[in-house]
Amino acid sequence: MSAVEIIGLPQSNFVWATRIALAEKGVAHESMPVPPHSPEVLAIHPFGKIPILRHGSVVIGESRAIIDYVDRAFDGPELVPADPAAARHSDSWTSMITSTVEPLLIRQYLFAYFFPTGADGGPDTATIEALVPKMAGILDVLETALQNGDLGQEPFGRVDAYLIPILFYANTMPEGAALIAARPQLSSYLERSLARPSVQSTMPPPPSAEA
Ligand SMILES: N[C@@H](CCC(=O)N[C@@H](CS)C(=O)NCC(=O)O)C(=O)O
Repeated sequence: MSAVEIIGLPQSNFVWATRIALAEKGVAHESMPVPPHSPEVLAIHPFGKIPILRHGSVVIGESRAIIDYVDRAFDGPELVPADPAAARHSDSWTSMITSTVEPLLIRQYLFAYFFPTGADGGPDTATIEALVPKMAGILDVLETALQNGDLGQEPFGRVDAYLIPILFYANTMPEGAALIAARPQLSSYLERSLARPSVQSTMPPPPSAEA
């Protein structure tokens, strides 16, 4: 079997999602910590985004295309259910997480800490305070979905591979940690998911400003 490589800084939540997916399938891979917009990435992804997967002659950009390739190309537990109705449910949640949850919790909230714009060179507290009610609303939706069994069921799959890195990072900052701690379903889902071998074995080094 050809070696599998994931190209991209492992701190990126999107890179991490693909690495969790590979680990859940039981597929060993090499992590190549390459930043976005590097020549190696631009040669494959026209917008210079990470992650990239290389597997023999197969080269893929975009995390969802990578995860779905991994799911189809390798044996192991299904990351997306074969049943069409269940697959649609997984597709909807994948889309909501990548288009709504991720931009708020990572691009806006986490990045307010990583790329501070406050007057004193620190995080802009007004921006962060304004984000908190929006984050609470999104986390309420996730809490209800976990309560209803719409999320968080076994088998752990693509939706979880995307969501766990996002929640992990939100939980590293004070407002995110408090909001998650106040929601028992979310706290328990995060705690049990973080204990999974697929998540532990792909845990990234501390965030870097390049991610
Ligand atoms: N839709 C892309 C998003 C990936 C993404 O935004 N990656 C970030 C790192 S977390 C990146 O490459 N950022 C550089 C940029 O947006 O130009 C995917 O799912 O792979």
